[in-house]
Amino acid sequence: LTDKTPAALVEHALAGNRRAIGRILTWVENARPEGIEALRLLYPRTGHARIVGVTGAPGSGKSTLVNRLALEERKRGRSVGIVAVDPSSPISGGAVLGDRVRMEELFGDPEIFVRSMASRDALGGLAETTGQVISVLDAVGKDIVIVETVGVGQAEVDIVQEAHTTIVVVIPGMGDDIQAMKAGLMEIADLFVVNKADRPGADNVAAQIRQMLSLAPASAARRPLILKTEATTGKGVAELVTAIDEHWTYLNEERRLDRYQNERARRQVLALARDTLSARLERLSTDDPSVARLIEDVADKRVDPYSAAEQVLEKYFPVRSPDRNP
Ligand SMILES: Nc1nc2c(ncn2[C@@H]2O[C@H](COP(=O)(O)OP(=O)(O)O)[C@@H](O)[C@H]2O)c(=O)[nH]1
Ligand SMILES: [Mg+2]
Repeated sequence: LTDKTPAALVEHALAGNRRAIGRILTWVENARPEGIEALRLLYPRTGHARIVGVTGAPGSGKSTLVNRLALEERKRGRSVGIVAVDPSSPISGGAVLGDRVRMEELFGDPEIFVRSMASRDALGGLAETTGQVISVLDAVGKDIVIVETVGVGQAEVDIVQEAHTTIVVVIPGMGDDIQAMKAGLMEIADLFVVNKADRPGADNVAAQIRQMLSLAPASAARRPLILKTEATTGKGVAELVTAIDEHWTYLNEERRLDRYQNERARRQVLALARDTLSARLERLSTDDPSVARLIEDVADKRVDPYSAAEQVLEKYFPVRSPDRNP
């Protein structure tokens, strides 16, 4: 890798060079302009990979399950990308790094690429950066990209929105947690996995989920399946992969996938536009003396912040009706 321009690295990455892929991902994670350039070049190659999100409480066995899923996908001849997102850990933190080392040792397979992301303060926002990392792995030819994320906050819900199929992992003994589980997390589940099914109470949790799902208003959406796994031994994982495949088939029926792609594109474009606008506004607040003065007026209670915000927008981004006939 002597030529380290985005164009050269993209070429190497497309040829399967792991160091080139790693370098591009680092650019992306650090919100470097080279990363954007690489993403631009890679974009036309995206859209091939199936994206599977795996979320659930810490310790529920997600990483172990993801390892097993990856092995099973390899058995079925598919190349695999794994993105592990743990927003609570610093990039050098033990757990996440441990996961990465463990997984890479476990596989040593050129058709598996593992990336751990751990930055609360990802510059572009965690969900957006994760989406970009997924796009890179998609573009370089991974057939399936598995994203592991800790299911707690909105950022994680946003991340799994990137997925075609979202798996919510629960474990025996989570009865109360199931009741309290955020409605948002329940709504995003395409499949429920009761992991640690070797422990007592697995059927009980499954029954509770079933009960909860039966209370949900009947809608056009497909009711999620509930499967049991033992990630440590791999029991139930082949069935899980089959269920993921079936969900993919379902998505491909009746153009659901087209709608998904369209929605994902809409989110991406709006998020990028929002970021750019936001950065411009930040700059205006210092670079335009009249804006700076307006801010002082608000601080001194001479102007209210609502009128001030409107004045700034009116000056720089006046409202006009959308162009319908460009
Ligand atoms: N008994 C049992 N333990 C499991 C199973 N799957 C994972 N574990 C263990 O649960 C712990 C947490 O697993 P990990 O994959 O790191 O969970 P994560 O935090 O959700 O990624 C580890 O000690 C695993 O060995 C399972 O099916 N049965
Ligand atoms: Mg984990």
